[in-house]
Amino acid sequence: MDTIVALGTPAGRSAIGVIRLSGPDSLSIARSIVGENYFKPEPSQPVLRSIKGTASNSILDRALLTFFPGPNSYTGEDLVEISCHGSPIVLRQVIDLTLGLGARPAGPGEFTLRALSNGKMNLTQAEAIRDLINAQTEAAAQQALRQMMGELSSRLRRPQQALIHTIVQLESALEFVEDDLPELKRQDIVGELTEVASDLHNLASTFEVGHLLRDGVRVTIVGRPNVGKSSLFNKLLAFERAIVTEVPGTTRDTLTERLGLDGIPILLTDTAGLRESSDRIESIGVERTRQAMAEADLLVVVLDGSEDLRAEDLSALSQAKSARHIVAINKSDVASFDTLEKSRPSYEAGSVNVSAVTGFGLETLRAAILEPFVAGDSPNAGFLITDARHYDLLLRARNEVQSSWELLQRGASEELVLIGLHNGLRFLGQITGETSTDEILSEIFATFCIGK
Ligand SMILES: Nc1nc2c(ncn2[C@@H]2O[C@H](COP(=O)(O)OP(=O)(O)O)[C@@H](O)[C@H]2O)c(=O)[nH]1
Ligand SMILES: [Mg+2]
Repeated sequence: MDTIVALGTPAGRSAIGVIRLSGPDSLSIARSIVGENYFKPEPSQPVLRSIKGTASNSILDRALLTFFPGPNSYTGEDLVEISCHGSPIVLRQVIDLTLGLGARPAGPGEFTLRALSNGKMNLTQAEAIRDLINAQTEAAAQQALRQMMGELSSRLRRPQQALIHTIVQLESALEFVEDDLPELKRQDIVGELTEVASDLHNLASTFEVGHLLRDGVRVTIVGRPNVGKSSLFNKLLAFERAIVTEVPGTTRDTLTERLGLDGIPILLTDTAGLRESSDRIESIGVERTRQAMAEADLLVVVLDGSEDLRAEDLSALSQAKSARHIVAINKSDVASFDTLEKSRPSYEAGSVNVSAVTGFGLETLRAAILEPFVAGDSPNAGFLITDARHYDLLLRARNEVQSSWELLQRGASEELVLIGLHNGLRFLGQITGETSTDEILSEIFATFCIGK
């Protein structure tokens, strides 16, 4: 095993920058750069030293060195952290020094990969560290933390053990019993598999909300020109991002910004008003609006409640009809809004009265935006599957268990039933990395940042 080195903190100027060395030569490399042959600090106790340059008597920095001897380190092998001053020049020089002494630049996630191969954590925990670093909202960070603490692997334990139990029973029936499995025992196993399948199904179904924590919900504001889409967009973002004027057709291009609603990342898009236009730029904008509509998870159709509906409004409504959408009736602050209220149709998708000028109804609108995605289960309550890889493997495992269950019901032979159970167990093992091939691992770790 070679010794790897990487900057553990972001590139750029900062108060401190931490360089990490991991591998068998970490301590000897540290000795060379501080120029002390017997340098061996107490485990986990930072000590202050000068880092010696290659030229005689040159000093690169004064730094804190911390030694974490294996196996009680993050990677499970000898690890040294060097906290330098956060100058990109100094950090570069110190890293070059370690490279000259035989260290090799670490690849993405290589520190964590070593931790994994040294049994310091399982794959879901390693992925959770990546997700924690990448989390965009508090709720996403919280989910990653729960997974890092081992919650996913512990939730998988029950179905895994039940599967092993049924496999053992079926295998031993194959080995030792001449006759078929007694009917009673068969029914026991059927019952046990029913539970496994439902455990896996329940866990997998949390992905519906869980993936939103990672990917965000794409919410797109649409409607005819001048109904107040850009005003509403700005109000939801709480800053004047889009240009607002009384001139119809002001917004030419789609604009997307991120915001967090109740811990769920939202990608909010403002669009050019839907109308037929002879203006070339505007018609390209309308084309982009259609594109954004097709990609959205939710459309907010804005109407101007201070005026009668126009043909363009009806057309916007009908274009949104087949997608998930809500209707925001804007300009509730205008006097005519109330007089027109009685004649307004009711919308199947539900509508909210708002004013982008006064902020009236905005809380209701925010709740209505989230409603389809958090129905029943608050994102902060239960444990959620947030990773498509985990979701996919859970579904595959469940399908295998399901088909074994059906075979068993139909009185198929133990051999046939066992195939699906072994497959199911293998898929679950791939979630935690117990049965992952090197190829899968390197694919996953390519998504990590260097120095982690
Ligand atoms: N009174 C009132 N005027 C609004 C409201 N929302 C937007 N407007 C005005 O309507 C016009 C068009 O707004 P804008 O946001 O550019 O509409 P868009 O074309 O749909 O993006 C501007 O003059 C806004 O000031 C509202 O809630 N109340
Ligand atoms: Mg606009």
